[in-house]
Amino acid sequence: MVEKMNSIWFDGKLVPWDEANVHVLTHCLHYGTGVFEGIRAYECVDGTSCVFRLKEHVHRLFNSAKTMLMEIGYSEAEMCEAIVATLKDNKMKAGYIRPLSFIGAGSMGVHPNTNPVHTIIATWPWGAYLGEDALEKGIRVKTSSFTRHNVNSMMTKAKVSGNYVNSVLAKREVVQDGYDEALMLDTNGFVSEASGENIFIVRNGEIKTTPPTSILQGITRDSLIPVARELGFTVVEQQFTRDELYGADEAFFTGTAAELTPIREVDNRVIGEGHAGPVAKKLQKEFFKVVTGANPKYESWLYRYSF
Ligand code: PPE
Repeated sequence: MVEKMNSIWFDGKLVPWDEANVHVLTHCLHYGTGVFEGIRAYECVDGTSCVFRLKEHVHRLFNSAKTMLMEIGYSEAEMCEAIVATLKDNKMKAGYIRPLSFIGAGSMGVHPNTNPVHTIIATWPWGAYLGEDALEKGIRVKTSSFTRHNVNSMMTKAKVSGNYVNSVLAKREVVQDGYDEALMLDTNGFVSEASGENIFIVRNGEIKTTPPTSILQGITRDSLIPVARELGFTVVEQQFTRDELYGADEAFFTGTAAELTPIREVDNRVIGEGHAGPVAKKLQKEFFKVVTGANPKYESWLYRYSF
């Protein structure tokens, strides 16, 4: 359950949490016509707070809206300010942020040209996305029978609400079978991503991640690549197969909610030693330094705020 907070930003105003409601004929409810983001705020080592890569997340939201031919009636800078205002109104020094722009009520059918576009920003505390032990011990993954979107069926670089039905199908399938997360393959059978994370593998000291084709181009992914290179690792963006994953020394997922979650098992094959490997651990440690302002090199990625 999402923990109830004080307010939600709704079309330019902070409204009480329980009053942030929509009509049942909201277009997005019927057809999935919304675009959203998942962003995290962290408490920094110096006592201030920061939103990690806020401008990049807001920019992706606007690109998602562009793909969907939706007009968000605010500027990117206004959205950044609104996000910080929402965090402050909810006294959040850290937490998860969910902006959503969606097509509202008006006409029905798949040509919602005159319907209004609404925007909300909600924020709530969200701990370890894949369970308490996940960050430490790693998770058990199963390849889903559901294929990730073909690049010409859904616009996978756009974070569109309707895209996520595919993720829900995959996640439910594998959780019912007792696994923690669903791995999805692309339409050619190569590894794509998980229901809500990007994937990396490590083989012989080289780090590999899928190229940004059928995946959501994760901001955590895009942040970890230069951080890993700075630490001296070789990182390549290259397609790989599930048997390459089975034989990897290490594997891990990245995402705003999941942060850096090691994978200990895929399709009942133990990965590496069966727990978080040394590369994943090193990158995870560095990641948490970066997001909490403990590495000044990445200060430009932090949107600071304080109370
Ligand atoms: N792929 C998918 C499909 C995805 O949903 C996410 C984020 C990522 C990759 C990683 O992207 P990024 O957060 O920019 O590094 N998933 C979000 C939603 C999870 C949810 O259950 O809701 C998230 O992590 O916020």
